Amino acid sequence: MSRTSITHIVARRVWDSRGRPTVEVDVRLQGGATGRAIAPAGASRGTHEAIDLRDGGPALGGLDVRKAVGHVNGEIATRLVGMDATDQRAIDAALIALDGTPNKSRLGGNAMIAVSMAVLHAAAQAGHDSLCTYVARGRPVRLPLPEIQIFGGGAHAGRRVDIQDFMVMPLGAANFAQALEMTAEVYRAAGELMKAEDRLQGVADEGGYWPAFDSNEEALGMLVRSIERAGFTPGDDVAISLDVAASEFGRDGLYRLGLEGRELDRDGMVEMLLGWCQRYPIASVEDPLAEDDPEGMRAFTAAAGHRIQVIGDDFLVTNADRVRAAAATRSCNAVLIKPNQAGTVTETYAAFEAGMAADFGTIVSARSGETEDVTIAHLATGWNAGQLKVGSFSRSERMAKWNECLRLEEALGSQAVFAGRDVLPPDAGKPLP
Ligand code: 2PG
Ligand code: MG
Repeated sequence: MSRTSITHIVARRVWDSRGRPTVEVDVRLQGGATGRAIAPAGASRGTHEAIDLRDGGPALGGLDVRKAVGHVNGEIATRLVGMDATDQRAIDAALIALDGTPNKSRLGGNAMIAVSMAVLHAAAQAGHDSLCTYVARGRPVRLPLPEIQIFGGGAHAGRRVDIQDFMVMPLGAANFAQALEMTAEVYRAAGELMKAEDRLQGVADEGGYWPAFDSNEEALGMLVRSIERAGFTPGDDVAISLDVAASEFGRDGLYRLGLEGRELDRDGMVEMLLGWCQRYPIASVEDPLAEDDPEGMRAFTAAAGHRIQVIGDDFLVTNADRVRAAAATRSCNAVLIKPNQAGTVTETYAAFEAGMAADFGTIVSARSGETEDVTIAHLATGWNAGQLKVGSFSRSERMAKWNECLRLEEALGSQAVFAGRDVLPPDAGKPLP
């Protein structure tokens, strides 16, 4: 037994930002160091993600996690106690072997990611490091360029509009603190405009304003006006980023826009999105086509990828093999990195590394169901990912992550480096010709 040997692993049920049960795990090491992590939960999930194990049955809509908690306190603890917390690879390999399924459906991806991240935290604490410094392993760290939601939509807003995330990226910021200040001005301006036009109806799941719009494009217009009202130049100081989350309304090459009552084929969908990229200062588009439409992803990337970041989320599900395949076929040029899609820290990092190797943009991301857990703020900074997506600029499960990055920037002092517009393709944010 060394001071970094695991002595205790304890899971409990806690509650996420939608009031749903989720898994929290505490890990304790021989030398007294501790780590804690909480599993987040998506609403618009990719088909190939690690599975959240839910209990089913009538209580809590079937969403309880007592089985997953039981697995941690039972066979996972039995297997991992005595192992060295600093050997994350061995810990995650043991978890994967114990689960024995391709999609983590037996023990639960929620159980596994909470354990995996809690071990990482404990190991960092044992070395008296912040998590950010620990995962950097001596390599340069960088505060991420944030993409921050202003209007929610899709599965996070009762499908009031089809597009899921209408976000901004403060390209003109000189540091992370200023990036948040600029975003705060835009978020405030958007609220004022919504109020003035009698459209203010609260917020969606990630804290962005409820999308009381008559068309998807109307939200884009409102976003531009909000940026201007805040005193910034759209596309230069502040650009637009979209998560279309097209898998939610597209299948077999057909896309059904519920709000606008029309159906588009693959070409029609690509054409509509390119039109938006010509008329609005859009720097980044996530999941423009559905997860089952690589041909559509390729077509959009071929047409726009030189100027626009094209992110695979549901399309890549934080999976290294999928990232490599997408790079080989040029189906996108950036990868969203969500630890709970992969199910362990090691697999998350492998997907991130595959993205780096392909010269992809890399964006560490939260889920729509979140908690006070701030692990991703440290991963984005410590891994030098360049970008971070956390939802909007309200509600504490979101602000906890943004605020943690402020603390990291302060702690780094004069060493702090901020990832600005350089993480995006050249001229991103300028409308497509
Ligand atoms: C996404 C995320 C976050 P969810 O699609 O990128 O916005 O949503 O967690 O519901 O998958
Ligand atoms: Mg997404």
